[in-house]
Amino acid sequence: MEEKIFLEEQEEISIDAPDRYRVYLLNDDYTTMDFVVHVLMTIFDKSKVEATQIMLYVHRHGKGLAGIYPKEIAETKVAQVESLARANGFPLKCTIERDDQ
Ligand code: TYC
Repeated sequence: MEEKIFLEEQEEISIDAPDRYRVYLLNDDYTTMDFVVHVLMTIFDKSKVEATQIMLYVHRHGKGLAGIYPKEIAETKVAQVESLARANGFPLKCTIERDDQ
């Protein structure tokens, strides 16, 4: 007896990975170390140990990576950092750079 098998053609689809953005913290002479650690823990979800390491890296090298996110989230993080910093009288700044994946 003949059996019919219907094979579906394999469809190939490619989905581009969404662009990701690197959020860097910048060093300055006025923002306190404790405040930067607080920002890294509360806005970037870092542990106290990680936050302290990143803060010291920024302090020594001028700039350090706080996190990598989709564009809108990265922009929101920057706005949150800068508004919390201004509310506390600190000049802390961030930059965003597109991550080449
Ligand atoms: N340089 C600052 C100080 O000596 C500390 C600091 C670290 C500020 C990281 C900003 O992103 C920063 N108080």
